[in-house]
Amino acid sequence: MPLRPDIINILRDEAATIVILTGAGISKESGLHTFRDPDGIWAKYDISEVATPEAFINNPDLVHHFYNDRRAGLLDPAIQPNKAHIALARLETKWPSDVLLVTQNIDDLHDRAGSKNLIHMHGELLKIRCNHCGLLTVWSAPLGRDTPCTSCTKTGGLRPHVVWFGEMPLEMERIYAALAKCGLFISIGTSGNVYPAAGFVQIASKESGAETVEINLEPGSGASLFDHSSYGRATELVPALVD
Ligand code: BJW
Repeated sequence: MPLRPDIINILRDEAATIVILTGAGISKESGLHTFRDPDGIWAKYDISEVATPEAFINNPDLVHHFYNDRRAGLLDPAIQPNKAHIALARLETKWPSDVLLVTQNIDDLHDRAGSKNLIHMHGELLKIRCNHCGLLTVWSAPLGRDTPCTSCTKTGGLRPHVVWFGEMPLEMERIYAALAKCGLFISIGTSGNVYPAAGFVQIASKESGAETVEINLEPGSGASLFDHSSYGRATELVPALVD
């Protein structure tokens, strides 16, 4: 189902700033797994065992194994940005007003597609940081509990630079400021189950009176909160929206 013409008109209103939220569904057609679909990551792993600070304390080997595996998957040459990532990067260059892309994804497919005004609110798979000294660095080799930090040389502190349950997502002030003044909010490929991202649609709608659009394979948990929706594959719907 194509988007309604009034959405296309909003996109042509050059004064409107746009905030776009993406989730795992946008990277699905690049070959990466989503989380909550039947073949998703949480069907194979227990969230509480790999994606919480407590899991890292109790079983760092399992947590490192989980993220080492996902890094190997992401770095497979077959995994490339798809038409939806590329269309969003193009929107940023051609839209005269601000476009802020906020992704929940820790993959680097938006970066590789060329998006610049981009926030990884749940962190980045290809970065690591040290719990001892705070060093944030680019990942270079599989991590284990005995891997020493190159800065403070201590072991046991290096962890994936990702946001686990119970941890504060990144750059929230910048995101809330953009939501409070945007004319259009678009959510793409997210099930709307994880907060605070799941609440962005209400903030955009209430605080700035933005038009809101959900693009997803199926209605997400917050589907009724959106003004407009379009259901299908991101690689078809996103290029159709922005080109
Ligand atoms: C397609 C498609 C195709 C498929 N085309 N579409 C308020 C109420 C209740 C609870 C809370 C609340 N506020 C906070 C919480 C707690 C918690 C939370 O939300 N819990 C809920 C589960 C209830 N939130 C947090 O803990 C967050 N922190 C926080 O709030 O801090 C504040 C604070 C801190 C301390 C003290 C006090 C306050 C942190 C959340 C961290 C999320 N982390 C994860 C994993 C880490 C990164 C990683 O390993 O990758 O992030 S969980 C996982 O879910 C991952 C994702 O980014 C996130 C969202 O998933 P996403 O992207 O929506 O994926 P799916 O699989 O769910 O959906 C994919 C969709 O795509 C599906 O709908 C498909 O249909 C669709 N699709 N193919 C288009 N081709």
